[in-house]
Amino acid sequence: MATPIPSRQLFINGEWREPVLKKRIPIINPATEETIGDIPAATAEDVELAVDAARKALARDKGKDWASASGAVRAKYLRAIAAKVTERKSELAKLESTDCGKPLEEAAWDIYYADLAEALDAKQKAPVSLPMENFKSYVLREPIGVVGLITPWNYPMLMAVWKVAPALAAGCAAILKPSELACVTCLELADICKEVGLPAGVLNILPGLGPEAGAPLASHPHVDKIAFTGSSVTGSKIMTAAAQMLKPVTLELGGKSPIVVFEDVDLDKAAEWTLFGCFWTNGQMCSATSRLIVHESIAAEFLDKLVKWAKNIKVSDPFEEGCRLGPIVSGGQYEKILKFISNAKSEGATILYGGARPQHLKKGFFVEPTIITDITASMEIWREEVFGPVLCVKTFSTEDEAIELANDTHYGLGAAVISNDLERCDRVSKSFQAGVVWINCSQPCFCQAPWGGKKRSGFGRELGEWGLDNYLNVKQVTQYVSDEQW
Ligand code: TXE
Repeated sequence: MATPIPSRQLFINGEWREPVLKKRIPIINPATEETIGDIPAATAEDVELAVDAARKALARDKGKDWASASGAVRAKYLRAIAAKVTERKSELAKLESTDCGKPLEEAAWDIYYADLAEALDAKQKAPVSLPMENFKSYVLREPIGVVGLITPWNYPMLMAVWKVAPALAAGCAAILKPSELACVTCLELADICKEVGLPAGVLNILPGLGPEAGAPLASHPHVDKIAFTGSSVTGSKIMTAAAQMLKPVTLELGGKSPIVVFEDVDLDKAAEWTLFGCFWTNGQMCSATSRLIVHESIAAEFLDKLVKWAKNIKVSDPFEEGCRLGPIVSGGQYEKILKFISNAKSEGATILYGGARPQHLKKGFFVEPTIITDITASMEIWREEVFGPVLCVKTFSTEDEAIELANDTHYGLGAAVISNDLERCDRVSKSFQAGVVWINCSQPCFCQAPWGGKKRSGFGRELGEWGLDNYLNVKQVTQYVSDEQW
């Protein structure tokens, strides 16, 4: 059962605050198409207030400000937030499912970054060895300052925490601009921050439309860095805005990731990972392995299996027992996916399975798991990110051909290889033009390992120590050593 949505305001300077222009955006339950509440919508006026609050959080008296507080103090708050998220996990999961149909396992991220915040204390003043005895040098790692975090709707809470936890651990003050399409759990995160007494202004949460709330944040002269996850088109706009201020950005953008299945595999296991890698979260994952490149000798049998199993995937309201595919997040995304499928048909591809709304579901933005064959490498469906449950299939005969097909894309986020020959897997991993490679699996993601793309999938790495580095400046301090008085 869909859960009631709490009515919230913007979260600025540790307080709930009505948007200056009093705007609100309706929330549509994607499973029923009913309006079930609304969210506050920030505009440039609210961004101004939030930036001011964040700057003040970094400029209180020494020792009382967030940036110069010890890592241990910051860790204490992160752990308190993590504990509350864990305590409210089932309620948050229901909200996430109502808003966009997602499970919730986020608390681990906060705890991990609390550990890194503490470790940061010990890493200060790391010595640098110099070739001259009368000079010594060390490195300070300092928070970048006020950071703007702009996140998408496919994993609202998870994407927020991927950025908020390392930013706060590093000592930055943050303004989170979650997606207008799904951000209910992000506002509950604000409630949690209030409950644990996070110092005012350290985290401000401002839902709103991209051009109205995201754009002023990206171009704001007092925001020192932008971290963004979303589409390549918006990523490019954000980079352009940030460039005007020479502001650093990290961008985690779209993808069209390949999964290469060799002829020596256990077909059942390979089929399981192939379906999971493309249909998990309804294919609404930047890293979805949505291009299957399968060896020609096993293609027919493998496809039979995929179709047989796809037929058993339960498409339903996310609250129904056994649901494997819930609705697409919004009417706009739903229409976009169906258009991709109809374009593929007109270009001559074959819809081997699915391709439409399931007949038993009259309402809601549902799309069947879809498998498409007879594809040429120039077709839109093979080249563009669909962001839905659509698997495209091509075959190969040699390893070189498989790698060429896998890399023939302007994206470079994820790539998977399935084979029993581990030497071959190593070889293929090195050849993949991608930031994340999976061997004999697809999609597992751990907070300790770096995440990010190449080519038009963006740059910079999140998670692990790399994620923390996103929010730190490195300062060189070099001292002339002598007996003289200064
Ligand atoms: O993304 P946007 P949308 C891809 C996926 C999807 C497509 C469109 O292919 O179909 O993007 O989704 C904010 N200045 N991904 O329209 O626009 C916006 O409010 C500043 C891949 O939702 O990129 C939201 O908070 N901010 C992806 C965030 O940017 C702006 C996840 C993402 O929205 C802005 C989601 C602007 N001018 C979609 N315009 C991934 N990499 O995982 C929008 N925003």
